[in-house]
Amino acid sequence: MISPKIQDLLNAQLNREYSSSYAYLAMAAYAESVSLVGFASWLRVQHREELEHALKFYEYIHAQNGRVTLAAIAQPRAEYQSIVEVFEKVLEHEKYITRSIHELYGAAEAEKDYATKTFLGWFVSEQVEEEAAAQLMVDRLGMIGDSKGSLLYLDKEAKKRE
Ligand code: OFO
Repeated sequence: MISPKIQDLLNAQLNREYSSSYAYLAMAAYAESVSLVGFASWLRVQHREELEHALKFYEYIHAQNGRVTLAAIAQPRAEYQSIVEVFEKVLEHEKYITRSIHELYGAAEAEKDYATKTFLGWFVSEQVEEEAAAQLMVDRLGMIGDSKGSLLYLDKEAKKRE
């Protein structure tokens, strides 16, 4: 059993996860367009993970006998100045998602909704990993400056993500 307020917040987060997924697919398409296929692959893995996150919310709301409502997903940004900018945006976005998960956790805590807190615990940990992965990409891209050779090396490395 979840309260109407928690149900609304969970549905809003479900929408954020789908929006994240769509945004990362658009970033992957940009990376493909500049022939950085390894980074595109990394972003497509991220895209799929976000879909899985969205479905976790879908399943949890139903498990609590709640009602899933799907809201519109905004058109994601298509163009970027560079792959560096793409990963800066990934990091910024993940920090935003972390804040939204924490706010939701806080709301569950305020209602003494222990089941929702436990459900959200997985996401709290996941966000630590997601931010770290995005930060690593930003840091590595920052290290190589204008070196095309190093960029292609990192592109190849990025493709290893499964
Ligand atoms: Fe990238 O985060 Fe979902 O939760």
